[in-house]
Amino acid sequence: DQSNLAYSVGVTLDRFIKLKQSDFPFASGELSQLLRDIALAAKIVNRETNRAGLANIGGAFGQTNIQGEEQQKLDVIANIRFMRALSKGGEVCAIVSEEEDAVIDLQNNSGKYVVAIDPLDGSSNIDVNISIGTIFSIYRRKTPIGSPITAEDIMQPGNQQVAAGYVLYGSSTMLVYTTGFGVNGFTYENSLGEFFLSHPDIQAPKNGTIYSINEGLEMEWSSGIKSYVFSCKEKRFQSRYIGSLVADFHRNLLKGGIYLYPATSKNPSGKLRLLYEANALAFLIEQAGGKASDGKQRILDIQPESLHQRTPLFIGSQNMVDDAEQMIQCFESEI
Ligand code: AHM
Ligand code: MG
Repeated sequence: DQSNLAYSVGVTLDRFIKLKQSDFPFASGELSQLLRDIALAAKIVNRETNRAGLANIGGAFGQTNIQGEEQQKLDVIANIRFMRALSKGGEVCAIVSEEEDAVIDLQNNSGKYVVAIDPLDGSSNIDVNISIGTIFSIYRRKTPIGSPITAEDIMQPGNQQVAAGYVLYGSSTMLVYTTGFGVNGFTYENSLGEFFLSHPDIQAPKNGTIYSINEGLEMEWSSGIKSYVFSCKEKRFQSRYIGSLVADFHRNLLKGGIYLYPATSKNPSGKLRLLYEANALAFLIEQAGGKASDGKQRILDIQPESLHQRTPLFIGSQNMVDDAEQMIQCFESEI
């Protein structure tokens, strides 16, 4: 049947999206088109990323190159590319981006979808040639089509996402996404310019042996975090931390593990952003059978209050996140 066909070798992302379109309750084809627009922008950003060293675009925004042209940093370029793809397609009415202070109202009242995006996450890794990523969340607008957008359309909890995904610009470039019917991963074939289905129906291992946390901040952790990380060491788990959320998440998703970014004194609500970092990955991990928590509650149930709101994030293999949550809560109840 058609969906088995999708899992056979040589299925492009375009074809897969088309085959899966009937999964959507409102199968007008617009969400499919939106996903294709994102994939196209990802290809362009992939090209820019690959030549970043040569083009010297790891440098600071506003620097002038030898020809006297103003240069743009790769994260600014990525933002421009995704903004363009999302605004030209016609399916989107508003965009929230890590790179923009305010909501971008596209003044396209017929657009059904709201997108939250971190166009290029892990920016401190760009100029040292380490994996970086794009993270995106897609919501259906709440207000009627044809009317101006309101806060209600933008401030939706993660459990309202209709699709989410990420692009990993790593040793291979991959696009991984969900529309709420499992998680599928596609690997980019440079010479053909296509994403091919390489990781069908990804399942997060229930247990893992990898923990990923910025250990340099240990002095700032709560007792619960300290004791959870200590328990990982007692079990001789592997410590792996790239400092690029998409890359750390992707490894742990495939191999089994937990990523932790807790509250610290510098960042009392953690560092990562709810709308365009945590929510998308939380949707993906749940769809793959894993778990995402802020230590107390499900990430997807947090009602956002501001655009760039931060949240502590504990995400990955279900049993590991359960253990971390228990440890955090056990210490909190002692205070
Ligand atoms: P960014 O949005 O400025 O790139 O920051 C987000 C990044 C994540 O990719 C990564 O997991 C985290 O910050 C690392 O933070 P730290 O350097 O504090 O460990
Ligand atoms: Mg970011």
